[in-house]
Amino acid sequence: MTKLDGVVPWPSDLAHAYRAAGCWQGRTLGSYLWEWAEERGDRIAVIDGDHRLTYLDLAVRADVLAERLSALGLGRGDTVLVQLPNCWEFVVTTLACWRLGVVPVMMLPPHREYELTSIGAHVRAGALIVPGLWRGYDHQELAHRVRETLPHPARVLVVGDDVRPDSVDVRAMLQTDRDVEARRHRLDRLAPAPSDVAVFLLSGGTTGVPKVIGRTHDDYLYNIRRCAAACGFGHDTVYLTVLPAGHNFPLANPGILGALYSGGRAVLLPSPRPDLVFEAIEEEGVTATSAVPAVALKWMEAAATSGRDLSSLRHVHVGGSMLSQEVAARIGPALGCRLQQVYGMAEGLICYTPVDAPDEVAHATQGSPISPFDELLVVGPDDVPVPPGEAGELLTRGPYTPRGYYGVPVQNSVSFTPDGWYRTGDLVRITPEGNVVVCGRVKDQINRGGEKISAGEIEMLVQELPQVAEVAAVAMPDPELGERVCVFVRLRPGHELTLAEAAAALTARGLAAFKIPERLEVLDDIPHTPVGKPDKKALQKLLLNRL
Ligand code: J2J
Repeated sequence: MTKLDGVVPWPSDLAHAYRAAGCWQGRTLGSYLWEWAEERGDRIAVIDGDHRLTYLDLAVRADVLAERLSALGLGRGDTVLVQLPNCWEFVVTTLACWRLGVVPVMMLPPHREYELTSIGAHVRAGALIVPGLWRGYDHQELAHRVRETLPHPARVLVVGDDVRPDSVDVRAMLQTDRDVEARRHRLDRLAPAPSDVAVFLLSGGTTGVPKVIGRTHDDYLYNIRRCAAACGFGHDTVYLTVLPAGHNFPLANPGILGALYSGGRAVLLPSPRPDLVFEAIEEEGVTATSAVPAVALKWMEAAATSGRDLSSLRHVHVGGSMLSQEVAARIGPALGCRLQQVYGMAEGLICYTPVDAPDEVAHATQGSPISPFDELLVVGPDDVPVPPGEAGELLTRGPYTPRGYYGVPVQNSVSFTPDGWYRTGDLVRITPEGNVVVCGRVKDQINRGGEKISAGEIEMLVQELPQVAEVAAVAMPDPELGERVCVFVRLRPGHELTLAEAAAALTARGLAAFKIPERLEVLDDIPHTPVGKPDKKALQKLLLNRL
């Protein structure tokens, strides 16, 4: 695909092996739509409030939108930033892109100018698809501001009311007409190749460099199939989506796409609020859902007094940040279902505990890889494998773990070994039974309730403040979210800086709210390691003493 020439392919011998083994089946994500419509036409596929879309509706709507996107000049290998909340239009937009080979870039609703501009420029986004007003914030306005700063032309598409004349109204585009068959055949001819990038997922990252992960149709479909199998998804699955749908976890592990692939249905909620979640479980007969530990904790607290019938719920998938064994043991009893722990990453590798795992596995481990072709290597600081059972950094390769980020060769030489192993930055040990236990991380990242925040990105932006001489961002332990961002700063002589001033400056810079530091510590001197970098271990200790 010439338009996306920063994609790092798998070595051709391995690609061949993955095909020969049946991991990659030579299909595209959009190619299932009409098969599903024909097999399951009037069965419900997607539920969003009062909107209930059948599999046939999904195919028709996706094709209508695909055709209109095509008329706007978008086609195979073009990228669009998708910043939509959990709504049926998100699903249709994603599928429409896949019909055309347009690559959706999964932004999150809290992202602002900073994220949209840097990612939009990096992938040369041809369009931004945004809600109108969402939670009181004008995303249409935001998208136009971003568009003006992009070094290339881009359209603004809006899913909402009060669409400006210089935006494109997606809801109007979604109005169907009758030309279904002809349209379908026209679009079939535009289908992308299975080895094309299907979607760009954002990486948590550790540096200021924007990093997006290109997942191919072949690899993402394999990932979806294996996750669906690991979670026992089938026709009777009713999957509830509460985490932001642009995250790999609720999107495809197995998530929305796993539910659709399996012939089940996906229920979309705009928030993980316990009352809404419990109501949806009762009303829609939800069988599975996924949550980060911070969300699961909220549900557990609220479940006892909810008064709702949660008996349809069979499994809750919990992952994305550290879960203590003690909390893990309470999740199932509190929600009346079984816990499946998941250790995963948008970069690829997914581990799940089995649906019927004994408690000692489900509570104390993060499970085993979903594919027999996943390779895991636990290494010490010199990349030398540690003895079996000992903790070290996890390196991984496999049929759904790409070999590099898009368009950042220098960063790739740091994030991947020369043999193509992805450095997860996670400290793990592997039990004799082959289950992964996450013990910590070596990467410079803050995990705020499952949202990954790159320390390097925060430092880069705080460093721009005129008051700041030096900065280091570290994780501050937090009972609710696991971690929050704390920045240590050394100020320029004669300057002062408060947390509120720093937060206001970063907000004005267009940084997403969840990344804004929640504690600021001013030091006369920032301690350094022997190579001259801020000594984060020392800073972490200092912070613990001050909390
Ligand atoms: C500790 N840390 C974990 C776990 C991920 C499924 C589930 C999660 C993600 C995800 C995902 C963890 N315990 N159980 O994409 O499909 C941390 C690790 C990991 C990073 C990846 C999925 N599960 N983590 O969280 O790309 O540090 O994906 O490397 O957002 O989350 O983050 P992300």
